[in-house]
Amino acid sequence: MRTTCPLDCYDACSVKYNKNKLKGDCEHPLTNGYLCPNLNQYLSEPRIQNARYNGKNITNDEALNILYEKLKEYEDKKSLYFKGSGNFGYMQNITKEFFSKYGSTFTRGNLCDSGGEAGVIEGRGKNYSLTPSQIKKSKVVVVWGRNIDSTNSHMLEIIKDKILIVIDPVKTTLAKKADIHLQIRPRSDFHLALLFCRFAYIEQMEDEEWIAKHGSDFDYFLDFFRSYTINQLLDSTKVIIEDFLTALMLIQDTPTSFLVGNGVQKYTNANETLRAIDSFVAMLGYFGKEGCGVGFLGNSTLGYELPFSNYDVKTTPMATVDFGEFDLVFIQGANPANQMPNTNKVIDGLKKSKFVVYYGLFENQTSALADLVIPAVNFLAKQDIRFSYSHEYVGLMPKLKEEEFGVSEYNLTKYLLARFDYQPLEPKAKYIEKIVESNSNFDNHYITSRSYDRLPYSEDDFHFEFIDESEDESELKDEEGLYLITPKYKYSLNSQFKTDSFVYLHPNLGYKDDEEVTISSNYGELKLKVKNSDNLREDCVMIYSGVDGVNKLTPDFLSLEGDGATFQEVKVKIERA
Ligand SMILES: Nc1nc2c(c(=O)[nH]1)N[C@H]1C(S)=C(S)[C@@H](COP(=O)(O)OP(=O)(O)OC[C@H]3O[C@@H](n4cnc5c(=O)[nH]c(N)nc54)[C@H](O)[C@@H]3O)O[C@H]1N2
Ligand SMILES: Nc1nc2c(c(=O)[nH]1)N[C@H]1C(S)=C(S)[C@@H](COP(=O)(O)OP(=O)(O)OC[C@H]3O[C@@H](n4cnc5c(=O)[nH]c(N)nc54)[C@H](O)[C@@H]3O)O[C@H]1N2
Ligand code: SF4
Ligand SMILES: [Mo]
Repeated sequence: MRTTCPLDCYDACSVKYNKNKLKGDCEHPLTNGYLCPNLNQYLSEPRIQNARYNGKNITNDEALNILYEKLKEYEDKKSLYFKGSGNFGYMQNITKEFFSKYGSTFTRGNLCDSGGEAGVIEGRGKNYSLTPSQIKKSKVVVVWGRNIDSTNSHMLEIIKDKILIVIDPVKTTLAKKADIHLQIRPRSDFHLALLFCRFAYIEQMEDEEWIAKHGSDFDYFLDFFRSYTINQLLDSTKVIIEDFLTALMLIQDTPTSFLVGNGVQKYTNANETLRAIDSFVAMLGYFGKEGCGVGFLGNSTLGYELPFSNYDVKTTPMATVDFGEFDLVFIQGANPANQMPNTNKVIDGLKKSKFVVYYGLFENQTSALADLVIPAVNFLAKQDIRFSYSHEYVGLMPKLKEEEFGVSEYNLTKYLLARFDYQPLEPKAKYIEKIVESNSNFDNHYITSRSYDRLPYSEDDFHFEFIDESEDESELKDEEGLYLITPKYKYSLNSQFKTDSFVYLHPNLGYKDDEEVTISSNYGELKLKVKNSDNLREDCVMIYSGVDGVNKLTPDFLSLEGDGATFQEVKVKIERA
C-alpha cells in the first residue's frame, strides 16, 4: 500500500506500508527505494497514548469536553491558534475551520523560510520549486546554505555527476566532495551575491537580451552593487579569491542550478539575501531556461485551489508571539518551547497563559508545560495529501489502518464545530478530491502539479525586479563573540526523534572533547559538552536544531520582511562550566 512521508522535509518521499513496516517506494522517480533515518525510526518512537489534564490521564472524550468548556469560559479574542509543521499533510489545516469561526488569533510568517521567501517574491513574484527534472539538465550545481546530506538526501543521486560548488561556513560532508567549497563567513551571503555580480559585470557575463525583455531596474541595480568595493566584499565574505573566481568561471555560459537552503536566511536581512542571489542569477539570464534557476524551498501548492486559507482573522508573527498575552493557547503539531527563538521568553509566556493545550504525537518540552494534552493519531490512521517544497509531485496519504489511540484533526474539528453549533465539515475525501482535481496531472501511480508543465519563469511576460537598495543595519559583524550556527541534525526532524546534545567548536579554541562549557548570549545560556571539529570556522559555534535549550540563545526579532525568525542573528560566548 502506497502513502507519503508526513515529515516536514524537502523530499516528500513516496512510501510503501506493509505489515506495520515502512519502506521506500522503488518506482518513485525521487524516493528511489529508500527512506532516511527519520522515517525509519518513526514507528518505534514512543507516542503519547493518553489524554492528560493537569497531569492526570483522562479519556479522549473527556479531553475534548474540557477543551470545549475552556473555549466557552475564556474570551474568544484572548485565544491563540498556533500550528507547527510536525505533520506536513495539508488536511492538518482543517482545525482552522473551527478556530477561525471561534475568533482566535492566528500566526503569520513562520519559523522556517518566510524571511527568505519574501525576497523571492519581491524579485520573481512567485516562488516555484526548481524541480529535479531541471536540476538533472544542469552541468553545475551550486549548493548554497543547504545541507543536502542531512535534509534533502534524495537530491544526492540527482546531483552526483555534476560539477559541485558548495557555499557554507561549515565543511559539510557535501562540501568535502565538492569541486569548490567557499567556506564563507556566516551572514555574508548578501555580500557574496554582490561580489558575484561585481565580477560577472567585469567579465561581461550579463545576458543583455534577457535583461531587456524581463528585467526592471537593472541600471539602479548596477549602481547599487558597484557602490560596494571589491575589497569590502572580499573582506566581508572571507572567501578565497582564487576559489571564488574559479566558481564564477564554472558557472559562466553553463546551465547551473542554485539550490539555496535555510542557512542563508536565518538573519534579519533574509529577504535581501535571497533577492541578491536571485538578482545575480537573473543578471546571467538563468531563469526560465532549461537546467537553470534558483530553488529556495519553493511552493508546489501554486495553482492549487486550497481550502482552509484566506481567513479573515487577526494575526501575530509566529516567531515573536507572546503566549502570555493569551488566556487560551492551542498548539498543534509544534514544539514552541524548544523550536521557537528565545526559549526563556516562550516558557515564561506559556506559564503565564491560563490554559495551554498541546495536541501532538510525542512528548516534548511543550507537552510538559501544557494543562491539557491531546494525543494525535499518526499519518497512517488518517487521510491526507501533501506537497513538497522541492519537487512537483503531490503525495496522497490514504488511511491505511485504524486509530489505536488519539484523535484525528478532522474529528477534533468536527466535534468542536458541532458543540458550538457552527456549520459542519464536508466529508474529508471531498476536500482532498477537490484539491487534486484543481491542478493535477495523473501519471501511473503518481500525481504532479500542472503548474510545472511549462518551465517556470519561461513565460514571455515574466518580470524580474532587481535589487537596488539595502535596509540592513545589523552590527552583528562587529559584536564580540562567536557566530552561532544552528542547522538541522541528520537523525532528528526538528525536535522529533533522536536529538543531539553537543556544542561543536574548532579545536583552536582550546577546549577538550566532552568538557562541559557554558554558552551564553544576550537572551540566555545553556551548558553542553564539547565536540571538537575542524569542519568549523574558528569564529563559529555549531549547535544543531532540536538540541534541548539551543533556542535559549537565539533572538526573537523578525526579518526585515516576511515575518521570519532570525535564529542566527546573534553572537555567543563560551566559558568553562
Ligand atoms: N534530517 C533532517 N532533515 C530535515 C530537517 C531536520 O530537522 N532534520 N528539517 C526540515 C526543515 S523544517 C527544513 S526548513 C529543511 C532545512 O534544511 P536546510 O535548507 O539544509 O537548512 P539547515 O540545515 O538549517 O542549514 C543548511 C546549511 O546552512 C549552513 N549555514 C549556516 N549559516 C550559514 C550562512 O550564514 N551562510 C551560508 N551560506 N550557509 C550557512 C549550515 O552550515 C548548513 O550546512 O530541512 C528539512 N529536513
Ligand atoms: N535553533 C533553531 N531553531 C529552529 C530551526 C533551526 O534551524 N534552528 N528551524 C526552524 C524551522 S525551519 C522549523 S520548520 C521549526 C519546526 O518546529 P516545529 O514545527 O515545532 O517542529 P517539531 O519540533 O518537529 O515539532 C513538531 C511536533 O508535531 C507533532 N506532530 C507530528 N505529527 C503530528 C500529527 O499528525 N498531528 C499533530 N497534531 N501533531 C503532530 C509532534 O508531536 C512534534 O513534537 O523549527 C524552527 N526552529
Ligand atoms: S527524506 Fe524526508 S520525506 Fe523522505 S523519508 Fe526522510 S523525512 Fe520523509
Ligand atoms: Mo523548516
